[in-house]
Amino acid sequence: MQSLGTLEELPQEYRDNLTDLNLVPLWPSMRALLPYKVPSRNTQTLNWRYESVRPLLMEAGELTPMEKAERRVLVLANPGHGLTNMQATPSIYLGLQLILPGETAPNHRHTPNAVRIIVEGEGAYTTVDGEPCRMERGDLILTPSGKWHEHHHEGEGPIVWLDVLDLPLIYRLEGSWAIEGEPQPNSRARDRSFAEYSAAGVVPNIGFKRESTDSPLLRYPWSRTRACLTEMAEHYAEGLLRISYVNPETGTSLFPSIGFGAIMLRPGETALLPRRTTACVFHAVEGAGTLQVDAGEALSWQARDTLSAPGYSEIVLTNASDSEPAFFITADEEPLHQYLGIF
Ligand code: 1HN
Repeated sequence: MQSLGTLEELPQEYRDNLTDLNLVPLWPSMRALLPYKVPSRNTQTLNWRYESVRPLLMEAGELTPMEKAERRVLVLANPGHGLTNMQATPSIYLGLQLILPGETAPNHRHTPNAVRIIVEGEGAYTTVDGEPCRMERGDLILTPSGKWHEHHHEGEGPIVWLDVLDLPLIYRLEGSWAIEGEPQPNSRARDRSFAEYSAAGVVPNIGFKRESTDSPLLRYPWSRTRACLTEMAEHYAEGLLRISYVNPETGTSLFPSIGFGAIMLRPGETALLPRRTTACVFHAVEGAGTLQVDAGEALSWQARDTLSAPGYSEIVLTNASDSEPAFFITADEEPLHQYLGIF
């Protein structure tokens, strides 16, 4: 490939004249903007180990009362994107949120889409547009763009969950905003959407066509996902055991931006994931093992850890146990890549 002219080759006076008029020459940056065949990726491979994060999160519980935080969160920031930009991948924000017994995170709604994956604790619930959703370990709970949500904790110990939002994307689109609201009345029965939509292939006949394109199912319990993967393993002695979380009415991804999935590793399994364009987040729900990207350093992980990996890479996951399966919930940017035609 032909090498192109650099900035330094241009007379300083010419460069200054360009700057004065808010102009930039393209050719010195052309190759950086369009690298040969593989994009440049800022997403670093890393593991936010829960056992390291947890003490600092609990300390936040002592240092900062709920009234001073609104959401008491430590953000899992990928240094490749700049820590203060709070990005795990180009479009995915991750944070570990702590609520102590008796605390409430006040009602609000905003333009970014959010999912919570429960990491530790019981007795909390989140109310989404009037529907209280129970929070149990490994559950995935949706708050799609624009839906009211508030969190309550009536259990004994702390509750911690992983927030996954498309905030970096929506923020850069200059579309991120929120409004606060009064506490919601419980206008719908507890886990009603779960009752209506949790049997695969069966949806409620409500007598009219739902207009909303959001998933009508708000809580995807871990017990169901785990049972599905375990049953798939009975049928497939080999091959990647992976499911996608979808809108039960349309079969499409939960959000237009982020796609969610789950992976099971059989006891002792080493799984080579098919190479994909999108960066990916792995949250370990059960087990322990390693994650290796492009034959680099193998990172060890255990249950409750959260890891990131860049796109266009070869990812190898191992399960260290010879007797127990391991499970991940994943988040990636596949829906966006599909929509943009770059997947
Ligand atoms: C948010 O609304 C929550 O509702 C958590 O629990 C994390 C991070 C950025 C912006 C909004 C929540 C958030 C957030």
